[in-house]
Amino acid sequence: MVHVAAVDLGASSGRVVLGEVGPDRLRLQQVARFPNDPVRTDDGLHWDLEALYAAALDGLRAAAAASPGPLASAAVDSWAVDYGLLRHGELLGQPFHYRDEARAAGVEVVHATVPHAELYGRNGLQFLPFNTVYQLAADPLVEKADQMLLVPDLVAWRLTGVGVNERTNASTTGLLDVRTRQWDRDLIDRLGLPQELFGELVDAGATLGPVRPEIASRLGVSRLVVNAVATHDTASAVVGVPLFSDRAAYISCGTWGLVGVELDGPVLTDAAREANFTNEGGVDGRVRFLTNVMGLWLLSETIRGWERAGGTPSLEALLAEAADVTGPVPVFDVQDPRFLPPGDMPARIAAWCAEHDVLPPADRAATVRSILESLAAAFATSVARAAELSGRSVDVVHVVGGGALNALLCQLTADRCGLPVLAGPVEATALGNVLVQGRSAGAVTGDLEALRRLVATTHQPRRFTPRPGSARVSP
Ligand code: LFR
Repeated sequence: MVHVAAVDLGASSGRVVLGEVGPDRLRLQQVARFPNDPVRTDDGLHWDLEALYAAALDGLRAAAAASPGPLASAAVDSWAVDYGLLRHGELLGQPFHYRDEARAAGVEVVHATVPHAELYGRNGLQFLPFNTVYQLAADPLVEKADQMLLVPDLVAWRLTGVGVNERTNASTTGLLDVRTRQWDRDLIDRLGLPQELFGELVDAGATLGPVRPEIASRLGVSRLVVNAVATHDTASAVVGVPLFSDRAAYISCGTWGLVGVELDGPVLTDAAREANFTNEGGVDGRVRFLTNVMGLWLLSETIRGWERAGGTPSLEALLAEAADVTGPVPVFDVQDPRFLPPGDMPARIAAWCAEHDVLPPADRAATVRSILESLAAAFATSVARAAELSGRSVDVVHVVGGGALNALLCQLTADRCGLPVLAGPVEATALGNVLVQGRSAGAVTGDLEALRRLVATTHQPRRFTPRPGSARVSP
């Protein structure tokens, strides 16, 4: 049995978890939780990397203190796509936030050189206006830089001095060849990006190296090794889904709802491209064939707005009121790009309703219900599309991440899918991070299924059965 520390940075909060892994043991203890508050400067919306790094260090110190023995390793995961640029080992500016509206400036530039259909055939990636490739194409710092590191790689580099590109997350840049999982050097050339930005690729499970001596003393340890895991949080979350059948779909539901299936190879058809499905890299060479649904961001940003306007009931109270709503509420298109940037979500929902000749939600409870119904409808459509596009027939949907705690959302998802929903584990991402570290340390052996058996035996899911007569969605 070993103890490891997982740093999991989410778009709205981060956490550090002490994990205990053995052949029949998998336990997590959260030792730190901290907000992730973006900062707006003159040039746009940024992540507060300094604050996140400081909080990660405090958390690692707490993990080391709480661990009964020395930590076998530590590893970092976070959201995808966003990056820092370095020159001679110095970070050039704070990373931008993918919700910064100017991030999309490079889309046209890239598509003028490499049309989207060709791009999809090479990188297998769904179109998101903030994919790294588009951000880089319009980033003036690129010409000064000699290295590009995505956020978790950047944190690991600060801890160890080792700067490499972990593959699951690199697969979200748009610059990785979906077939070979190597940097697409020809594409990089055609886009006029400096080749040297894209360095050594490593797989989840690789050892990066020990933390720098001054970090070790700050953490109160004599030595701590940092590993690469599936540093893309969604890839770690998919490791933590107790998936055992090729008839199972998953929804990794947090800020985003990532809806899809796990495959052995990519699906690069026109239909998959038009449905905006992505082929992101998973652990052990698996493919995460999924699409991004707007997710709980819609709800949290709505509640943030109400709080700014002078207080609001707790999330629990709002969800209870939403569950009691009996009248009709609008089902709006959560994928409308107007919902991507921060701002007044109820006003945007009302504007969408006005444009589509439907009545907007009447009050707060109806707004929450409308958001959850609309998310559930989008989840159901995406599950059906994932099945259709991959040629599978799906008979169960796993919901993992924070959304698994939202019983109303899980029930509505079961209703609209017409399929049972198995909710949990809530902490799938941290579990995936810890499991891959545990495997590297030899505390658990085998393939992904062996890791998932450990999840299944230690974390009982909650089952939601579709209610008769409820609204089913077809693709
Ligand atoms: C979820 C996630 C998604 C990615 C989005 C932006 O946290 O990592 O997978 O598309 O954030 O990076």
